[in-house]
Amino acid sequence: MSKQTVKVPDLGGASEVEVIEICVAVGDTISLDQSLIVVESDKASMDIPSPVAGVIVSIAVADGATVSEGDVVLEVELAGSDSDAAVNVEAPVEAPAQAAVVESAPVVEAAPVVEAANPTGAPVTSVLSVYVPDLGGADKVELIEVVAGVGERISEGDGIVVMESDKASMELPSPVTGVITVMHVKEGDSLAEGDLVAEVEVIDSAPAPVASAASSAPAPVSAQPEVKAAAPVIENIAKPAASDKSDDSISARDRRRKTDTHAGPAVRKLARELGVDLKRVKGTGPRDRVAKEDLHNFVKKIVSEPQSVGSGIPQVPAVDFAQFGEVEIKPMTKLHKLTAANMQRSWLNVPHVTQFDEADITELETFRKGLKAEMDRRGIKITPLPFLIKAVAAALRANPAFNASLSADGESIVYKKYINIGMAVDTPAGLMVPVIRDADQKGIWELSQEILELATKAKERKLKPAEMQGGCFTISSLGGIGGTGFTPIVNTPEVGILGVSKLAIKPGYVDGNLEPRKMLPVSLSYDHRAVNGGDAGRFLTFISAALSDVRRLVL
Ligand code: CAO
Repeated sequence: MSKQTVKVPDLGGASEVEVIEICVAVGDTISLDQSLIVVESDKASMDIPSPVAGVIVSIAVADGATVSEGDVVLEVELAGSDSDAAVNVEAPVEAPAQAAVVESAPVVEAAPVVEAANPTGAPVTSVLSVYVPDLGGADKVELIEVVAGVGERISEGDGIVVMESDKASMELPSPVTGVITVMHVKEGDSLAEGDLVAEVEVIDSAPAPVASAASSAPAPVSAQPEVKAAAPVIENIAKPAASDKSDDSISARDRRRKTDTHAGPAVRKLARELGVDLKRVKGTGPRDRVAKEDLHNFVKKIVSEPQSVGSGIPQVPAVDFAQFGEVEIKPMTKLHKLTAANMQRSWLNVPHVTQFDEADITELETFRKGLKAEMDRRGIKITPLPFLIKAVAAALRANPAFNASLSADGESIVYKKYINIGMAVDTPAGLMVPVIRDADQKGIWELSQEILELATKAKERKLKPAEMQGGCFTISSLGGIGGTGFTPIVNTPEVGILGVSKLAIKPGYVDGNLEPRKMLPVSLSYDHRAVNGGDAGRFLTFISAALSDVRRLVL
């Protein structure tokens, strides 16, 4: 097999450029023109594509290294070759110098045309038109950033705009110190050589550079005829005499450097295609440069994580709690994370309203306690919960607005003819919501039996997915735990949830007589997109009335 050494091509006069990304690894099979590395000078970043196809044998450069023309980049075992002879091509005929050509380059010196000059040598104010320079063979480049705006003072060498082709992004530096008076381009414009970019009012103590009668199209780069037409030219050659270097204000370029994200052209292009703001991506390269892998990881994270719900909302800042005292860090269980994501999704999507009431369950409790002997005989405990389920089932039948879900597109409401009620179960692993199917068709004993079975399964992590699906409405009972009231979060796509707190004995009037009454606090949260306050009032009143006189449930 024959090998070929790939070297840094002609960089259009630049030397000591920085390797900002290595796009391949040893063992990779590469094709002709595939990007090998990305290098960057202070004016441009460019891909160096492969002049050959083959397999990478070794890589001679590292991320962050400084390279110049002729430096070895890597060695490739050529595809399809059957000889063992090693080919060491300094400047291969299919030379990297050709293959690694950057298709366009900021040749600024060609652009300026001074519209007026001051022959006196006194401070002058002349206007310089800055054009898109020779793009080294590229027909069009896209303007990806306007760095300096109208009215902004810029120093010689400050970037005015950033342009990008498939292979390179480059800054168009100002050839003079001055103030931008007119900007002829905007982000997203497609530019070609000779297009007028901006006009700069020159601020200089010396006569302005070569005057020209009018703002005609720029002349070709005559200052460096030896530079291959297609090679990157990243030097600013024609500088106006005695430009104002004493300006110590923060230049546009400095500002851009401070806020900009470091990334090569290929990464920027990919980021635009994916619609990713590069500023949000954490770069792992030198000077936090964003590599393709960083971009891929960022997108993967966004797509895969359920907590991407609500992205765009400012994050709570990270705090190092250990600085305040001893801490213990435990990973969240999968169930906990899932619950957290569901809660956040509901909280962010659903306009919640919570309504409170107290149901007088004195008679219900008397009735329930009267069943004690039968409970013992059957081996089933009846708590207030099955009565709550019965009452909610009847309320859902009477108020279809609560037995509904909004369609995903928000265009319609799906009314359900079945009544399945979920009950929140507190387990050591986290919150689970098994569903009691056709709750309206089941009696108190059957419901009690099912509550026990489902709660036991939940606590033992034995619930099947089907047993947690298909709910129409949820009850969250904290009555066995305590509290006087809470605002439950709707278990979307359901539109309502009933929170139940601990009953309390309170004085109440019955037929004009003050008596101790057992009052059960209930709170109804609902999705105000699907349910209005009137429906909610009727729904909760229905439940309270049914619990106060359970005979109503058989009506
Ligand atoms: N007021 C006063 N006492 C109540 C009551 C109420 N509202 N509800 C239940 N009780 C009593 C029961 O009668 C029982 O008393 P005894 O021990 O004397 O028989 C005791 O409290 C414990 O009841 P329980 O909790 O075992 O049974 P339950 O049917 O009320 O609830 C279940 C079953 C599975 C729903 C419950 O165990 C549970 O997990 N609740 C937590 C739900 C939850 O976490 N919700 C929050 C979700 S949002 O984070």
